Amino acid sequence: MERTIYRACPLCEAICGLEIKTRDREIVSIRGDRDDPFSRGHICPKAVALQDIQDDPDRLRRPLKKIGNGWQEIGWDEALDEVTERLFSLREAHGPDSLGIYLGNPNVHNLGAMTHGPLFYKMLRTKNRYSATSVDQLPHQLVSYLMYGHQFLLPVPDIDHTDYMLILGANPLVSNGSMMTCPDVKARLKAIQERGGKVVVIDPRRSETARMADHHHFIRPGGDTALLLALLKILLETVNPDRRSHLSGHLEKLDQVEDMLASVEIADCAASCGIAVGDIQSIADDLATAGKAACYGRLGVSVTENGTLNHWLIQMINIVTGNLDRVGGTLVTDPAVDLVGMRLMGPGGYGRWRSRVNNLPEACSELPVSELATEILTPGDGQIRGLITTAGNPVLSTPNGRKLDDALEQLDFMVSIDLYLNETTRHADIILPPTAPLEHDHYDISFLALAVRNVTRYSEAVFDKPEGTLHEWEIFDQLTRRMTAKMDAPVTTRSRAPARMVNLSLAYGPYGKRRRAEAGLSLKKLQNSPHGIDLGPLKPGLLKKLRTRGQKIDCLPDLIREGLTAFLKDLTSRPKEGLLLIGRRHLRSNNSWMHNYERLVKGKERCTLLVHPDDMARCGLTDGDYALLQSRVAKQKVLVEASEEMMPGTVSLPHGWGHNRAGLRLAVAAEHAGVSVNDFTDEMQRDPIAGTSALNGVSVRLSPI
Ligand SMILES: Nc1nc2c(c(=O)[nH]1)N[C@H]1C(S)=C(S)[C@@H](COP(=O)(O)OP(=O)(O)OC[C@H]3O[C@@H](n4cnc5c(=O)[nH]c(N)nc54)[C@H](O)[C@@H]3O)O[C@H]1N2
Ligand SMILES: Nc1nc2c(c(=O)[nH]1)N[C@H]1C(S)=C(S)[C@@H](COP(=O)(O)OP(=O)(O)OC[C@H]3O[C@@H](n4cnc5c(=O)[nH]c(N)nc54)[C@H](O)[C@@H]3O)O[C@H]1N2
Ligand code: SF4
Ligand SMILES: [Mo]
Repeated sequence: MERTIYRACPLCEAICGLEIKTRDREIVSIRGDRDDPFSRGHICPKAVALQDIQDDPDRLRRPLKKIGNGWQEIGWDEALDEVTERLFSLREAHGPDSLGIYLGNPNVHNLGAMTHGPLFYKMLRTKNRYSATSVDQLPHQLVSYLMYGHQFLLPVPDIDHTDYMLILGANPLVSNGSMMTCPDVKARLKAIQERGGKVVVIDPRRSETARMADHHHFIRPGGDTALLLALLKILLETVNPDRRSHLSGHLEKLDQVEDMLASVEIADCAASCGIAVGDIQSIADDLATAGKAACYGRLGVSVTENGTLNHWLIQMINIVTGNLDRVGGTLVTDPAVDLVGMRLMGPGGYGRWRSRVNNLPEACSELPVSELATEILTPGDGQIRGLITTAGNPVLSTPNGRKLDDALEQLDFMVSIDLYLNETTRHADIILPPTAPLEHDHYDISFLALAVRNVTRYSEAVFDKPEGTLHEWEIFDQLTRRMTAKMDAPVTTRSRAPARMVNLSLAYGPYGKRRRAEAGLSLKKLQNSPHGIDLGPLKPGLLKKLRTRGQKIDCLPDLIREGLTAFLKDLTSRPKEGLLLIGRRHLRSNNSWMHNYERLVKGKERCTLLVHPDDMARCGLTDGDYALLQSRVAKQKVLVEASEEMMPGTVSLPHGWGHNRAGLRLAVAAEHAGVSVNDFTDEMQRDPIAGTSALNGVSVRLSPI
């Protein structure tokens, strides 16, 4: 039977609409859905690889159990019983904190993991919760919690209406946008230029986005804090407070920010970040005079030693210029499934508990994942002995991956809920594989709440669930039930399918049928609108949503004051010398897990260290050489590629590679192994506030072999 199904691509935050044609259980074609009002037909090469995920002979379809040095397929009941029994007995013998949890990125791209995972984790009551968040967007969430009272009150750039966009440490042309759901981002950036506006990029590499920008400024990795500080200082002095009159009744401690910045010299900031005073001045002028401007930063300013200060500064710049909560500035969405308004997610928090070994504070319910290996390896009460990983590959995605690789071998028990036998899951005792992306339905609870327009869309499964498989939500539901029975706990299981939970949230949400809202949303309505429904442009509304006491915006939370004080003390000390390592993404990669599809890995070797020709000459290297790259934690051979794109003194290696370990079931990826940049990144280098890893700006040495 031939069918055409419209649905969202679950692979990245852009959530593009797809048109998928099938014949029986075969995919005939995957194209962009031109009738999707939001993505307008845009897709990238990864979407077509959904077919490869579906058909991949390496993808796991049955639970696997480790037997000696090999693996055996076992039945679901046996697997789920054994997982429950092993976790339960570890917990009984050594307490709740003896179990660790690591959640990877695809969790947020999987509805069933979002609706049913948390119930299971919660009942384990362990403080050892780790996720990709602390190698990613944790500073955004922490800053929103501190300033706006909720970790998910996250303003996004109103890209379709702004006249000036300052982009720091993001490469949306390749990443397709992050913490800003923005399909077809290139066209949207071009439109800014076509209406006479400007796009300015700050990046140590002349990235794909930098190339299309009106201006690109190189910056020494980690220099953004000094740059943003200088911008804020100039803007505080030059912007007429009338510009922010819509915020003024809500702003608390703005005068204290001014006081703290009084002694800051622009020249010191310029020296620290490597951008000339004149250039800083002209960016500030543009921000001040553009009627509508948005300052936006992503990984290059998140996963650095001052990620939290950076994101606070970005919020402050948007506030001082009057662009926060203004059309064309930055706005929060009015999502149809309203996580904040309906209290479906907690507001966040800080320091409510601490890590055992190094006494690090929890931030938004996370402990820094850079501590995971240490918590497994250090004996004592509360040592992690059992680990659950879901949709994550921390051996490749977190700093000092080799240390974690070794640590996972020490565990008494590990279970992984994952589609593949990869660098991380090879350490598991049992792997539970859920259905593939096209075999289950989907609703983007997270990303529709970060979209640059208010939109909503429900995606039907393309294929029925194959016999003998379980959806992610069913796995969690089964684990929760079994554990509840063992723990003699009250039954809190929610066996409702995820779609029914979405239906309730939609119906009672701001556009809901039950609220008699004009849009009258319900699951049924969405099922009848397979291209999605446009709910209009973003509108000001943050002020009404603030969750702080007295609905104030805290311009100088205590944590920030302390962090800033420490930073200012060091401002005039000399910046790090020598080569600094940063990361890189590629349109045909998706973190660590999509290298097993020929169409995405074919062609020239991509896992290369980009080095400026001057640095190349200084190190005695030529293009195409293998060289030794050394950091505090590793020394390994890498392939070097000369590139004028790099700022001298900075080198770049993409993350997610390193499929050269034994025991993987990834035939194609193993032939394109590359090296893991996170073998070089340092678990001790992190943001002292949020605990996020500093994956960018790692000191390295490069020498001929
Ligand atoms: N040096 C450096 N390191 C980085 C980054 C960087 O820029 N530089 N980026 C960081 C960022 S932003 C992120 S988000 C992290 C990502 O870090 P992780 O989330 O730890 O790693 P991923 O590569 O996304 O691994 C995803 C895993 O989920 C599995 N999977 C895919 N789909 C599903 C599904 O539907 N269900 C289940 N159960 N499993 C699934 C895959 O097989 C794979 O094992 O990496 C971080 N690491
Ligand atoms: N194709 C593809 N798309 C993806 C992903 C992928 O792996 N592949 N991953 C997805 C995920 S999980 C995420 S979180 C997003 C990330 O989305 P982005 O943050 O937009 O993606 P990156 O490519 O990591 O961009 C970071 C940029 O910061 C620069 N940079 C590094 N250090 C510094 C610094 O100190 N200062 C400044 N100013 N810049 C710096 C880098 O050169 C790079 O251009 O992408 C998502 N989309
Ligand atoms: S940009 Fe992201 S959402 Fe769009 S097709 Fe590519 S991977 Fe899928
Ligand atoms: Mo990410």
